[in-house]
Amino acid sequence: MSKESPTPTPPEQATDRLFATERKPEDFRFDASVARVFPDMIRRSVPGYTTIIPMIEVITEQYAQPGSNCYDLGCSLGASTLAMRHGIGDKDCQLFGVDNSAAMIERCEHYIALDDSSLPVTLRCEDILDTELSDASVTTLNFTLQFVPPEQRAELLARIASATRPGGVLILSEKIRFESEQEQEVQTRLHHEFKRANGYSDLEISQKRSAIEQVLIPETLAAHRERLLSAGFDQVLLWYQCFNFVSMLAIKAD
Ligand code: GEK
Repeated sequence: MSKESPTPTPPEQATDRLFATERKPEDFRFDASVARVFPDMIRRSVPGYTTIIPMIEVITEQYAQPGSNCYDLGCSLGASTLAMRHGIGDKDCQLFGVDNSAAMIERCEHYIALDDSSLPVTLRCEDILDTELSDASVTTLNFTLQFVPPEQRAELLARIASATRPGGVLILSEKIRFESEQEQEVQTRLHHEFKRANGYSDLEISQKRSAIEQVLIPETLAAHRERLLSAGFDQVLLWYQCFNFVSMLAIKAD
């Protein structure tokens, strides 16, 4: 961020009420109304999100290599970007945040300017399927791959793997589905209970579910593992799970 830009006003921490009243069904989009309530929405909707973010800092600290590039793909308002920024510390990496929602990128700039690290962050308002990737040590897809059409996921992961240095990693967090219908039913119910405990009504939960199910396509853990290995990563480990939300670490051998 440029040092000359005026001090931004802090983005408001608005409460997510987007699905609180009856609305006509339409697909979910990352527009200005979503960007405005996003921190509240993701914290109350994704079990484990508030644990995963600080762990992205810990993982980045372990794997960021001096002089390399680090990417946060689908950065939204930059929560994971900032975690990476602090994990990189003074390792002299180039950090990129990429998101194709202009509303997200605009607000992300404010959050980055408010943060106390001096490591420059380059924000790109681009499709992660087209964005240039090279010489990477740490790449993060924190709940983003799930929004990429399934048939385009393998190519994206192969591109990330081939842009990753030996010893580098991909942090991949996703909502998953389970092979067993019984487990799918129990874990989904527990996720909905988590949302209820966070103040969402039954109407909000069901309307959000209908809006998102065409755009957020979850896959099984086995499908993720297999595809990450075929993409060119050498080891895939699960480091976090809460209900149907997981985070994996895909490692490229030294
Ligand atoms: C966080 N990582 O706070 N190209 C670029 N951006 C995309 C694409 C695409 N093809 N598809 C979706 N997005 C963040 C949270 S949110 C997760 C990530 C959620 C972007 C989309 O605009 C949105 O900002 C983000 O991916 C997904 O750690 O909302 O559940």
